[in-house]
Amino acid sequence: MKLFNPEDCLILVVDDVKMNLQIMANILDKEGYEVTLASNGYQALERVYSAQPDLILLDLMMPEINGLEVCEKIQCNPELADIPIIFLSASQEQDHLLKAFEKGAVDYLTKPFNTGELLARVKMHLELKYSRQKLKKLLEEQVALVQQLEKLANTDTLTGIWNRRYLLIVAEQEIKRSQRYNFSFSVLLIDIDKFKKINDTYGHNVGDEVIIFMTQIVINNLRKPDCFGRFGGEEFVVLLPETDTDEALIVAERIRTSIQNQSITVEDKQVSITISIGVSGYHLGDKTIDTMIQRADQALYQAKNQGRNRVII
Ligand code: GH3
Ligand code: MG
Ligand code: MG
Ligand code: MG
Repeated sequence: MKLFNPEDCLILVVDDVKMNLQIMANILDKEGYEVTLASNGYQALERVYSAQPDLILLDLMMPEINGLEVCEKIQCNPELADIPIIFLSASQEQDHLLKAFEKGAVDYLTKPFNTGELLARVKMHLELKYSRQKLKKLLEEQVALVQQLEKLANTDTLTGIWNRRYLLIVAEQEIKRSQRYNFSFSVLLIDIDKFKKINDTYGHNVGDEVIIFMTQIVINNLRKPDCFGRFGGEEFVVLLPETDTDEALIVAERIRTSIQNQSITVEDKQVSITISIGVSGYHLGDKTIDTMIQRADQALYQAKNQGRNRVII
Protein backbone atom coordinates (compact mmCIF):
# COMPACT_ATOMS: atom_id res chain seq x y z
CA MET A 1 0.00 0.00 0.00
CA LYS A 2 1.37 3.39 -1.01
CA LEU A 3 1.47 5.67 2.01
CA PHE A 4 2.73 8.86 0.34
CA ASN A 5 3.68 10.57 -2.92
CA PRO A 6 7.22 12.02 -3.06
CA GLU A 7 5.85 15.24 -4.56
CA ASP A 8 3.78 15.78 -1.40
CA CYS A 9 6.85 15.38 0.83
CA LEU A 10 9.05 18.30 1.73
CA ILE A 11 12.58 17.36 2.75
CA LEU A 12 14.83 19.84 4.50
CA VAL A 13 18.54 19.36 3.80
CA VAL A 14 20.96 21.08 6.18
CA ASP A 15 24.66 21.35 5.43
CA ASP A 16 27.24 24.11 5.79
CA VAL A 17 28.93 23.04 2.52
CA LYS A 18 27.12 24.46 -0.51
CA MET A 19 28.36 21.64 -2.75
CA ASN A 20 26.78 19.01 -0.46
CA LEU A 21 23.49 20.86 -0.54
CA GLN A 22 23.48 20.90 -4.31
CA ILE A 23 24.26 17.19 -4.60
CA MET A 24 21.53 16.30 -2.13
CA ALA A 25 19.02 18.61 -3.78
CA ASN A 26 19.68 16.94 -7.14
CA ILE A 27 19.31 13.40 -5.83
CA LEU A 28 16.07 14.14 -4.00
CA ASP A 29 14.66 16.25 -6.80
CA LYS A 30 15.22 13.42 -9.31
CA GLU A 31 13.25 11.15 -7.02
CA GLY A 32 10.35 13.59 -7.08
CA TYR A 33 10.66 15.05 -3.55
CA GLU A 34 10.12 18.70 -2.72
CA VAL A 35 13.37 20.07 -1.28
CA THR A 36 14.26 23.04 0.86
CA LEU A 37 17.80 23.90 1.92
CA ALA A 38 19.53 25.47 4.90
CA SER A 39 23.24 26.20 5.18
CA ASN A 40 23.49 26.57 8.95
CA GLY A 41 21.74 25.56 12.17
CA TYR A 42 19.81 28.81 12.70
CA GLN A 43 18.50 28.79 9.15
CA ALA A 44 17.56 25.13 9.62
CA LEU A 45 15.50 25.88 12.75
CA GLU A 46 13.81 28.84 11.11
CA ARG A 47 12.91 26.62 8.12
CA VAL A 48 11.63 23.82 10.36
CA TYR A 49 9.27 26.19 12.15
CA SER A 50 8.03 27.95 9.01
CA ALA A 51 7.82 25.04 6.55
CA GLN A 52 7.34 22.02 8.86
CA PRO A 53 9.14 19.57 6.56
CA ASP A 54 8.24 15.88 6.44
CA LEU A 55 11.84 14.75 6.98
CA ILE A 56 15.21 16.36 7.74
CA LEU A 57 18.64 15.37 6.45
CA LEU A 58 20.95 16.97 8.94
CA ASP A 59 24.68 17.55 8.81
CA LEU A 60 26.39 17.01 12.15
CA MET A 61 29.42 19.26 12.10
CA MET A 62 28.51 22.84 11.41
CA PRO A 63 29.84 26.13 12.84
CA GLU A 64 27.78 28.10 15.46
CA ILE A 65 25.16 25.50 16.36
CA ASN A 66 25.90 21.96 15.27
CA GLY A 67 23.48 19.27 14.11
CA LEU A 68 23.10 17.69 17.54
CA GLU A 69 21.87 20.97 19.03
CA VAL A 70 19.51 21.54 16.12
CA CYS A 71 18.13 18.03 16.59
CA GLU A 72 17.65 18.56 20.32
CA LYS A 73 15.79 21.85 19.80
CA ILE A 74 13.41 20.26 17.29
CA GLN A 75 12.78 17.27 19.52
CA CYS A 76 11.89 19.58 22.42
CA ASN A 77 8.93 20.97 20.49
CA PRO A 78 6.01 18.49 20.67
CA GLU A 79 4.60 19.82 17.40
CA LEU A 80 7.85 19.06 15.55
CA ALA A 81 9.07 16.00 17.43
CA ASP A 82 7.45 13.65 14.92
CA ILE A 83 9.62 14.87 12.02
CA PRO A 84 12.19 12.14 11.31
CA ILE A 85 15.76 13.41 11.44
CA ILE A 86 18.49 11.52 9.57
CA PHE A 87 22.05 12.55 10.31
CA LEU A 88 24.46 12.74 7.40
CA SER A 89 27.92 13.14 8.82
CA ALA A 90 31.50 12.81 7.74
CA SER A 91 32.26 11.63 11.25
CA GLN A 92 32.67 7.89 11.74
CA GLU A 93 33.03 8.36 15.49
CA GLN A 94 30.92 5.97 17.52
CA ASP A 95 30.37 8.71 20.09
CA HIS A 96 28.78 11.00 17.48
CA LEU A 97 26.46 8.25 16.31
CA LEU A 98 25.36 7.44 19.85
CA LYS A 99 24.81 11.13 20.68
CA ALA A 100 22.71 11.58 17.52
CA PHE A 101 20.37 8.75 18.52
CA GLU A 102 20.29 10.04 22.08
CA LYS A 103 19.08 13.42 20.79
CA GLY A 104 16.26 11.75 18.89
CA ALA A 105 17.62 11.00 15.40
CA VAL A 106 15.98 8.10 13.58
CA ASP A 107 19.03 7.23 11.49
CA TYR A 108 22.73 8.01 10.95
CA LEU A 109 24.58 7.81 7.64
CA THR A 110 28.19 8.62 6.98
CA LYS A 111 29.58 10.65 4.11
CA PRO A 112 30.38 9.69 1.44
CA PHE A 113 27.06 7.90 1.25
CA ASN A 114 25.56 5.49 -1.21
CA THR A 115 22.75 7.22 -3.10
CA GLY A 116 20.56 4.13 -3.31
CA GLU A 117 20.91 3.46 0.40
CA LEU A 118 20.16 7.07 1.30
CA LEU A 119 16.98 7.10 -0.80
CA ALA A 120 15.89 3.73 0.60
CA ARG A 121 16.29 5.03 4.15
CA VAL A 122 14.50 8.29 3.39
CA LYS A 123 11.60 6.32 1.91
CA MET A 124 11.46 3.93 4.85
CA HIS A 125 11.40 6.73 7.45
CA LEU A 126 8.72 8.61 5.54
CA GLU A 127 6.63 5.43 5.37
CA LEU A 128 7.08 4.90 9.09
CA LYS A 129 6.05 8.48 9.78
CA TYR A 130 2.92 8.24 7.65
CA SER A 131 1.92 4.90 9.16
CA ARG A 132 2.34 6.43 12.64
CA GLN A 133 0.08 9.31 11.62
CA LYS A 134 -2.46 6.93 10.12
CA LEU A 135 -2.47 4.80 13.25
CA LYS A 136 -2.85 7.87 15.46
CA LYS A 137 -5.82 9.08 13.41
CA LEU A 138 -7.43 5.64 13.57
CA LEU A 139 -6.94 5.53 17.32
CA GLU A 140 -8.46 9.00 17.75
CA GLU A 141 -11.48 7.93 15.69
CA GLN A 142 -11.86 4.80 17.82
CA VAL A 143 -11.67 6.82 21.05
CA ALA A 144 -14.28 9.27 19.74
CA LEU A 145 -16.53 6.37 18.76
CA VAL A 146 -16.22 4.73 22.18
CA GLN A 147 -17.04 8.08 23.83
CA GLN A 148 -20.07 8.45 21.58
CA LEU A 149 -21.25 4.93 22.41
CA GLU A 150 -20.68 5.49 26.12
CA LYS A 151 -22.78 8.63 25.96
CA LEU A 152 -25.54 6.81 24.09
CA ALA A 153 -25.49 3.96 26.59
CA ASN A 154 -25.70 6.27 29.59
CA THR A 155 -28.07 9.06 28.62
CA ASP A 156 -31.80 9.41 28.23
CA THR A 157 -32.75 10.29 24.65
CA LEU A 158 -35.63 12.66 25.44
CA THR A 159 -33.93 14.82 28.05
CA GLY A 160 -30.19 14.24 27.62
CA ILE A 161 -29.80 13.58 31.35
CA TRP A 162 -28.38 10.30 32.70
CA ASN A 163 -30.48 7.17 32.29
CA ARG A 164 -31.43 4.53 34.86
CA ARG A 165 -28.49 2.28 33.92
CA TYR A 166 -25.92 5.00 34.61
CA LEU A 167 -27.71 6.24 37.74
CA LEU A 168 -27.49 2.77 39.24
CA ILE A 169 -23.77 2.48 38.44
CA VAL A 170 -23.03 5.83 40.13
CA ALA A 171 -25.32 4.98 43.04
CA GLU A 172 -23.47 1.73 43.75
CA GLN A 173 -20.15 3.61 43.71
CA GLU A 174 -21.55 6.18 46.15
CA ILE A 175 -22.85 3.47 48.49
CA LYS A 176 -19.36 1.93 48.54
CA ARG A 177 -17.79 5.32 49.28
CA SER A 178 -20.23 5.88 52.13
CA GLN A 179 -19.47 2.46 53.58
CA ARG A 180 -15.70 2.95 53.32
CA TYR A 181 -15.33 6.56 54.45
CA ASN A 182 -18.51 6.99 56.46
CA PHE A 183 -19.68 9.76 54.12
CA SER A 184 -23.28 10.87 54.21
CA PHE A 185 -25.23 10.30 51.00
CA SER A 186 -28.82 11.10 50.06
CA VAL A 187 -31.22 10.20 47.31
CA LEU A 188 -34.22 12.14 45.94
CA LEU A 189 -36.98 10.35 44.06
CA ILE A 190 -39.00 12.87 42.06
CA ASP A 191 -42.36 12.20 40.42
CA ILE A 192 -44.51 14.65 38.46
CA ASP A 193 -47.96 15.09 39.98
CA LYS A 194 -50.98 14.04 37.94
CA PHE A 195 -48.89 13.84 34.84
CA LYS A 196 -51.35 11.57 33.13
CA LYS A 197 -53.76 14.51 33.17
CA ILE A 198 -51.21 16.73 31.37
CA ASN A 199 -50.93 14.13 28.61
CA ASP A 200 -54.70 13.65 28.45
CA THR A 201 -55.39 17.40 28.37
CA TYR A 202 -52.63 18.69 26.08
CA GLY A 203 -51.35 15.62 24.29
CA HIS A 204 -48.24 13.49 24.58
CA ASN A 205 -45.96 15.98 22.74
CA VAL A 206 -46.73 18.71 25.25
CA GLY A 207 -46.13 16.12 27.97
CA ASP A 208 -42.66 15.46 26.52
CA GLU A 209 -41.87 19.20 26.45
CA VAL A 210 -42.98 19.50 30.05
CA ILE A 211 -40.60 16.69 31.05
CA ILE A 212 -37.69 18.45 29.28
CA PHE A 213 -38.59 21.77 30.90
CA MET A 214 -38.82 20.16 34.31
CA THR A 215 -35.40 18.52 34.00
CA GLN A 216 -33.84 21.90 33.16
CA ILE A 217 -35.21 23.42 36.34
CA VAL A 218 -33.85 20.53 38.40
CA ILE A 219 -30.42 20.88 36.75
CA ASN A 220 -30.38 24.59 37.63
CA ASN A 221 -30.84 23.70 41.28
CA LEU A 222 -28.04 21.14 41.56
CA ARG A 223 -24.31 21.25 42.21
CA LYS A 224 -21.59 19.69 40.09
CA PRO A 225 -21.11 16.44 42.05
CA ASP A 226 -24.85 15.70 42.08
CA CYS A 227 -26.03 13.07 39.63
CA PHE A 228 -29.46 13.55 38.07
CA GLY A 229 -31.14 11.02 35.85
CA ARG A 230 -34.40 9.65 34.54
CA PHE A 231 -35.39 6.56 36.46
CA GLY A 232 -38.36 5.75 34.23
CA GLY A 233 -41.41 7.47 32.68
CA GLU A 234 -41.96 10.65 34.68
CA GLU A 235 -39.89 9.53 37.63
CA PHE A 236 -36.43 10.96 38.30
CA VAL A 237 -33.61 10.35 40.74
CA VAL A 238 -31.04 12.74 42.15
CA LEU A 239 -27.98 11.29 43.88
CA LEU A 240 -26.48 13.72 46.37
CA PRO A 241 -22.99 12.58 47.40
CA GLU A 242 -21.61 13.73 50.76
CA THR A 243 -24.99 15.25 51.61
CA ASP A 244 -26.94 14.46 54.80
CA THR A 245 -30.73 14.36 54.87
CA ASP A 246 -31.05 17.88 56.34
CA GLU A 247 -29.21 19.31 53.34
CA ALA A 248 -31.05 16.95 50.97
CA LEU A 249 -34.39 18.27 52.28
CA ILE A 250 -33.28 21.82 51.53
CA VAL A 251 -32.27 20.88 47.98
CA ALA A 252 -35.54 18.98 47.44
CA GLU A 253 -37.62 21.87 48.73
CA ARG A 254 -35.74 24.31 46.48
CA ILE A 255 -36.44 22.12 43.45
CA ARG A 256 -40.11 21.68 44.39
CA THR A 257 -40.75 25.43 44.79
CA SER A 258 -38.82 26.31 41.60
CA ILE A 259 -41.05 24.01 39.61
CA GLN A 260 -44.24 25.19 41.30
CA ASN A 261 -43.32 28.82 40.56
CA GLN A 262 -42.64 28.44 36.84
CA SER A 263 -44.85 27.58 33.93
CA ILE A 264 -43.99 26.51 30.44
CA THR A 265 -45.55 27.70 27.20
CA VAL A 266 -45.91 24.89 24.68
CA GLU A 267 -47.90 25.27 21.48
CA ASP A 268 -49.50 28.49 22.87
CA LYS A 269 -50.58 26.69 26.01
CA GLN A 270 -49.48 27.70 29.49
CA VAL A 271 -48.75 24.55 31.45
CA SER A 272 -47.94 24.45 35.16
CA ILE A 273 -46.89 21.38 37.05
CA THR A 274 -45.99 20.34 40.55
CA ILE A 275 -43.83 17.50 41.74
CA SER A 276 -43.61 15.27 44.79
CA ILE A 277 -40.28 14.18 46.22
CA GLY A 278 -39.33 11.25 48.44
CA VAL A 279 -36.02 11.65 50.27
CA SER A 280 -33.83 8.98 51.83
CA GLY A 281 -30.40 9.04 53.43
CA TYR A 282 -27.73 6.37 53.58
CA HIS A 283 -28.04 4.12 56.62
CA LEU A 284 -25.29 1.93 58.00
CA GLY A 285 -26.21 -1.48 56.67
CA ASP A 286 -27.45 -0.31 53.28
CA LYS A 287 -25.60 -2.85 51.15
CA THR A 288 -26.97 -1.77 47.77
CA ILE A 289 -28.85 1.25 46.43
CA ASP A 290 -32.11 -0.77 46.38
CA THR A 291 -32.91 -0.23 50.06
CA MET A 292 -32.32 3.53 49.76
CA ILE A 293 -34.55 3.74 46.69
CA GLN A 294 -37.20 1.70 48.49
CA ARG A 295 -37.26 4.16 51.41
CA ALA A 296 -37.40 7.12 49.00
CA ASP A 297 -40.27 5.38 47.19
CA GLN A 298 -42.20 4.90 50.44
CA ALA A 299 -41.68 8.60 51.26
CA LEU A 300 -42.85 9.52 47.76
CA TYR A 301 -45.95 7.38 48.23
CA GLN A 302 -46.73 9.31 51.42
CA ALA A 303 -46.17 12.62 49.64
CA LYS A 304 -48.74 11.59 47.05
CA ASN A 305 -51.15 10.40 49.76
CA GLN A 306 -50.85 13.62 51.71
CA GLY A 307 -51.95 15.71 48.72
CA ARG A 308 -48.87 15.91 46.42
CA ASN A 309 -46.59 18.94 45.74
CA ARG A 310 -44.52 18.18 48.83
CA VAL A 311 -41.26 16.73 50.09
CA ILE A 312 -41.34 13.81 52.51
CA ILE A 313 -38.55 11.88 54.18
P1 GH3 B 1 -49.32 10.88 40.32
O1 GH3 B 1 -49.50 12.26 40.80
O2 GH3 B 1 -49.93 9.87 41.23
O3 GH3 B 1 -47.94 10.56 40.01
O4 GH3 B 1 -50.16 10.77 38.99
P2 GH3 B 1 -49.62 10.53 37.54
O5 GH3 B 1 -50.71 10.77 36.58
O6 GH3 B 1 -48.40 11.32 37.33
O7 GH3 B 1 -49.18 9.02 37.63
P3 GH3 B 1 -49.26 7.82 36.66
O8 GH3 B 1 -48.15 6.91 37.03
O9 GH3 B 1 -50.65 7.24 36.71
O10 GH3 B 1 -49.01 8.40 35.26
C1 GH3 B 1 -47.78 8.74 34.74
C2 GH3 B 1 -47.96 9.10 33.32
O11 GH3 B 1 -46.73 9.55 32.73
C3 GH3 B 1 -48.40 7.95 32.47
C4 GH3 B 1 -47.49 7.97 31.26
O12 GH3 B 1 -48.21 7.91 30.07
C5 GH3 B 1 -46.80 9.28 31.37
N1 GH3 B 1 -45.46 9.23 30.84
C6 GH3 B 1 -44.45 8.43 31.19
N2 GH3 B 1 -43.36 8.69 30.42
C7 GH3 B 1 -43.71 9.67 29.56
C8 GH3 B 1 -43.01 10.36 28.50
O13 GH3 B 1 -41.85 10.13 28.20
N3 GH3 B 1 -43.67 11.34 27.86
C9 GH3 B 1 -44.97 11.66 28.18
N4 GH3 B 1 -45.54 12.61 27.50
N5 GH3 B 1 -45.63 11.00 29.12
C10 GH3 B 1 -45.03 10.03 29.82
MG1 MG C 1 29.46 20.14 8.03
MG1 MG D 1 -46.68 11.03 38.48
MG1 MG E 1 -45.03 7.94 38.28
